[in-house]
Amino acid sequence: MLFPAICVTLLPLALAFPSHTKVKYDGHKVLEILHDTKANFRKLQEMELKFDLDIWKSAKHVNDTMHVRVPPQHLDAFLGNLRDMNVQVSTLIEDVEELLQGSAHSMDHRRAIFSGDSGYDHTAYHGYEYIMKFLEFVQNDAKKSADVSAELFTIGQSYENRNLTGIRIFSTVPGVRKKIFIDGAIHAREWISPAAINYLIDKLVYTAPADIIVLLARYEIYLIPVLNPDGYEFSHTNTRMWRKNRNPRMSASCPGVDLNRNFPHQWNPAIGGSTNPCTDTYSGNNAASEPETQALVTYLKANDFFAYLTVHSYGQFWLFPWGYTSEYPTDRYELETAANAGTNAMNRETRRKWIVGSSTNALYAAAGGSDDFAKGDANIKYSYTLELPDAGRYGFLLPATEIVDVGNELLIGLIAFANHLHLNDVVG
Ligand code: 0X9
Ligand code: ZN
Repeated sequence: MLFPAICVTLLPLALAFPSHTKVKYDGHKVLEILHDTKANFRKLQEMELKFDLDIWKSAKHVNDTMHVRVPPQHLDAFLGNLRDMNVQVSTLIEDVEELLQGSAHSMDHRRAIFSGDSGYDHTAYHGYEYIMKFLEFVQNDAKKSADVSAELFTIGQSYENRNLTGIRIFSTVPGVRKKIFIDGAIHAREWISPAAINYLIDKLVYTAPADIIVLLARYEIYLIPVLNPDGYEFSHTNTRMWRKNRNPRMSASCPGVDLNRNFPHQWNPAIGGSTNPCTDTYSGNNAASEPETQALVTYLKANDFFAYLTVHSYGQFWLFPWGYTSEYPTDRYELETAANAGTNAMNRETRRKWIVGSSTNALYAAAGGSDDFAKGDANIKYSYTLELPDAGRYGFLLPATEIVDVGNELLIGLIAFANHLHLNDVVG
């Protein structure tokens, strides 16, 4: 049955698209900067506030690339500094606003094309309300299914009091199964994350190819598409490039905490985070200061999950802990081979190339991530961060036309990963 169009068309459109209040990005460029020395890396970091830079991808200390959005008013001065530092620069996105104006980014639900199995529109990015209605619809609709059940669960509320709701998908055949937990949109602007998770939900409930039947015979899957609903909504209605939550308590003029710097295991703003609320990687006043963090912490600790996948973008990385140190966990080999099973399947079936590694060694050091917490404190052995496509061509502004491909890719990866664990993990 189709997810009814009515809940979409009745949306008060004026409220859904207050375009007059939206932040514009005319003339903003995204640059790729290759820095070679630790000194240059430090200089680049120091320029963040001075030039109002938005770091799309940070870098390891030496010989790595950074992706940075630069506002037009600071472009010349910033480029001047880069020239003095002798670093290499190229342009990834000429004009961010031009890209945003493209129809591929529109979330105008009036243009929704209903297709697919639940009727969920996988050709556009959707707001929190739409996603919640989708989850409710799936829960009710699954009651008709002989094979699969779906049950909503709520782990808490956001700062602005939105429900942190997910859906548990499991086989109707009774049995004790391992539990896999998947969350999305910890970072508001990473729209492909909830979009791909909703694609998973759709396929898990409405299609029954052999590999999904086998997956659900072995595992229950818990999925929360939007863990940071306040930030996610704000990125739709006001500031497309918003990353954090919306908590204004620490600073009314610079609201928001980076939830992926706020988790308790080895929390440390000095490692890839910040003590300044005006930066995008503000770690919060203390570990688990945020309601969204607290909700996940309590839920993951109270339940017995076998694997934890937190879905972000971008970069095509399947990362395992740790993010707070370059040391590897003692069971590195098991974590790495399971991740390789996922990425090998994805690389085989798609045109993209995924990279496996520990967060610190493959990407950069950043403490306070949910993956480190899941492994370090909640005792979930197989804990990962997935950085969905692309590799930087569009970055956070991946066209909605890619949702189906990326969703499929995630499904392929999840199935191969789960299969691998079933065959290889002693208790899997
Ligand atoms: O920096 C992050 O939080 C993640 N990258 S993103 O571009 N989505 O912001 C990577 C997190 C990896 N895990 C840890 N550092 N713990
Ligand atoms: Zn992220």
